[in-house]
Amino acid sequence: MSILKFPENFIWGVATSAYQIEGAWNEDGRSPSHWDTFAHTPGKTRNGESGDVACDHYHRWPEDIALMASLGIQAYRFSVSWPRILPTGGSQVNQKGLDFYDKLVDGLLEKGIRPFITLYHWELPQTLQDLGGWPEREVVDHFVALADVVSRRLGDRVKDWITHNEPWCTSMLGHQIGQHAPGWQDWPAALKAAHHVLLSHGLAVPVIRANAPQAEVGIAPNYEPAYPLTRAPEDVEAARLWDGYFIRWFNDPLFGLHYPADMVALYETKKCLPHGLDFVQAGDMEAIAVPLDFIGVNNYTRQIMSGQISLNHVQTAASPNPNASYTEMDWEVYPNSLYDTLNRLHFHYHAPKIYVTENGCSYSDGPDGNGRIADQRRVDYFQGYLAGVHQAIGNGVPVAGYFIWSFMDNFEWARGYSQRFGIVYVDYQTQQRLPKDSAYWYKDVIKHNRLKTN
Ligand code: IFM
Repeated sequence: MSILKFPENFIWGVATSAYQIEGAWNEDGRSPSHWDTFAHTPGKTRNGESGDVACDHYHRWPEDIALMASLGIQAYRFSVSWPRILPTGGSQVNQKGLDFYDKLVDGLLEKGIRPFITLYHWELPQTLQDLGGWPEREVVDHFVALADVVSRRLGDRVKDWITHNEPWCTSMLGHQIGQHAPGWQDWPAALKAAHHVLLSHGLAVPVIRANAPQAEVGIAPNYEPAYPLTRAPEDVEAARLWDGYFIRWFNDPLFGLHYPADMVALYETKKCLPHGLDFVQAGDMEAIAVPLDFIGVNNYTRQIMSGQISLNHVQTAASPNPNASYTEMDWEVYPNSLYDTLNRLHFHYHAPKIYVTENGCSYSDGPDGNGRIADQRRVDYFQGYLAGVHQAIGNGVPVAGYFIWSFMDNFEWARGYSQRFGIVYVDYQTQQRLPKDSAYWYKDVIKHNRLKTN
């Protein structure tokens, strides 16, 4: 057995998002978001499930943070629900909504848990969707207003801020693939949405810093690195294309490299950008490239790419790996995807500091007759990925913390409640929380700040 010690100030956390856990979808002045609309539309989510009740965290948060504290969790990454705070999107603040997060932050700090706030984890007020949503430049100003309102109120206590969760999902999964709200399949709209999400990030960062001078601000893209199936040129090319679509399109602008020229050319040829980058205005790219205090990494799996290149190949995974194990999301367990991503972010993009803001797996293990949840596969998954984090740190990559997705089972978007990512089991009938074996394993890791590997 070997012992992998983590740096002294390494932060061990858990993550959730508002719509996935809060419930109380129409309470205390919250207006519908585009996800409420989407989930309430027949056929959009598994069995028509929605976040209406979810884990009822809006009412049960004291119990939830007490449980976090009992596990020794040091940091909690959560998102704010935009329509709870600004029901019409822009200027009219709903005090009750803001009060909820104020109490949550105080509750966390009382327990010694460091709050990491994500401003946008996919809940656009429906009023803004009605204006056209993220493909409309107007939404950028509304997002900056949200950042202002929240950081003014909480910036005296919250030091860690994430503007957007997974811009690829907001833009491409929502507007090009159509699996998430608003459910469009429109390439040009998706690429405009991507630009406005990135721009809103860039313009919000200085606002947060002005309201909270001690703040560290970053963004949390998702990374599914592509590996070619073989060394054949067409496989290598397919991997390069996926990388351009999924990773470089978002990371290059964030790190001052503009949109990747090869992808711009391809998108123009394929009419995904029928008018080129006409939505990019003077100063936008500089704004997007505002220096970050940290980058968040959301990583779960990888893509193995092969075959001829067409735009459709950009959006579909190529080859399953017959030798690998898969989680219940059908995602390959591949610890090197995180290790490689961390190295790339530091050595290629020169990220100054990195948090793993999400890493986790869906397995549906439930309680046995004694109420024990033996989720050994989840423990094995974390062991593998965390060994990679440790190795990256050894290479000199400045990884400052790690957040498990997720603290508890919750609403997994289009897949409803069928997927369980939590280290805490939620019985959705009774709302009882039951820590799984992985929660006790994590408690031990945190307590000793180390990983034991075989
Ligand atoms: O549940 C999601 C989360 O909202 C964003 N990142 C991936 C998770 C698992 O799919």
